[in-house]
Amino acid sequence: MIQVCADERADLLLVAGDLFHRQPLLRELKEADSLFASIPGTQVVLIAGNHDYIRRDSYYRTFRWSSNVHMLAGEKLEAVELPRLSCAVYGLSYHARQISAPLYDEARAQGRQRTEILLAHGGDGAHIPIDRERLAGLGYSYIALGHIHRPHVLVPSLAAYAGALEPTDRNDTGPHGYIEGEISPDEGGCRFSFVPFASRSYIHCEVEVDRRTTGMRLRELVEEKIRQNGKENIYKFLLKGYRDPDIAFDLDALGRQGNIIAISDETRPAYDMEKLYRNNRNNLIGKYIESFSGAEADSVEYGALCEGIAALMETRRGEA
Ligand SMILES: [Mn+2]
Repeated sequence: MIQVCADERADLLLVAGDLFHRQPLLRELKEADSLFASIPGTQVVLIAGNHDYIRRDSYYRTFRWSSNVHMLAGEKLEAVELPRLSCAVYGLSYHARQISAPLYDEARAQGRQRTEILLAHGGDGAHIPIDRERLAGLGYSYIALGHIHRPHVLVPSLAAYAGALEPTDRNDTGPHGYIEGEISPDEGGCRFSFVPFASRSYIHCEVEVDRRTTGMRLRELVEEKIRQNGKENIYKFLLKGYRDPDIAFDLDALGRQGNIIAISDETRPAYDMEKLYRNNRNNLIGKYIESFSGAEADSVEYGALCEGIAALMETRRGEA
């Protein structure tokens, strides 16, 4: 990100909270600051979010940032003015893990500079709930939002969540990156767009099997998905459909195909229930099938029926 700012000669780098996932250590602040100091042509403005909130003993309280770095560390809305850019950036920092007051509802731009930007963090019930309409009426040229990991635009041409630069956990699927924008008060205000930037993504894939799918074929299907979606990414697979009852998939072997963190097998054996019933009318299997009569093909009951049949067949095989 720092390199991008240098290459593009960015005027401003905005960090909308949670730069750190927890209380930053002093050495972590020093590392971050030296990175920021390496782009002296870019003004960096940051706030603390709910994860790196400013605790009583937080190093944020006493840290001395380089001259191009401006932290809005107050609990109440304040602004840093950047006269050379004719710009003021407003914001506040979390001093607690949770804030349920809608602090941004009245966080109006004060007209200190030509271009006014708000840095805001939160948007859910426990982290400064945000009212879109109110946000749109505060008078800012741009509002940089943090907290939600999924990048999205909250108010077109005005307010957007950049999301996390990289996915932060296995369920943080979809693209990740940053928001790049330009504000030109004379030419229609603010334009911005999302730039995918993460070095890898978490991808959840479904693979549909049928009666002809062997273990080998399934392995090919999984490899194909990984090839299509990128080998650099990390996968979670869900197997669905009706498999040949005689075939069992070796999930451990499948899991060695690439960056696979989980495979769940929800396939069901494709029994011919009518035929099974005809042949077993007078034994336990027949009685069992009877007790599920009327279960729909995709229902939980049908799943239980299939599992039960598989167990009964296994037992019978053992007896033989
Ligand atoms: Mn947060």
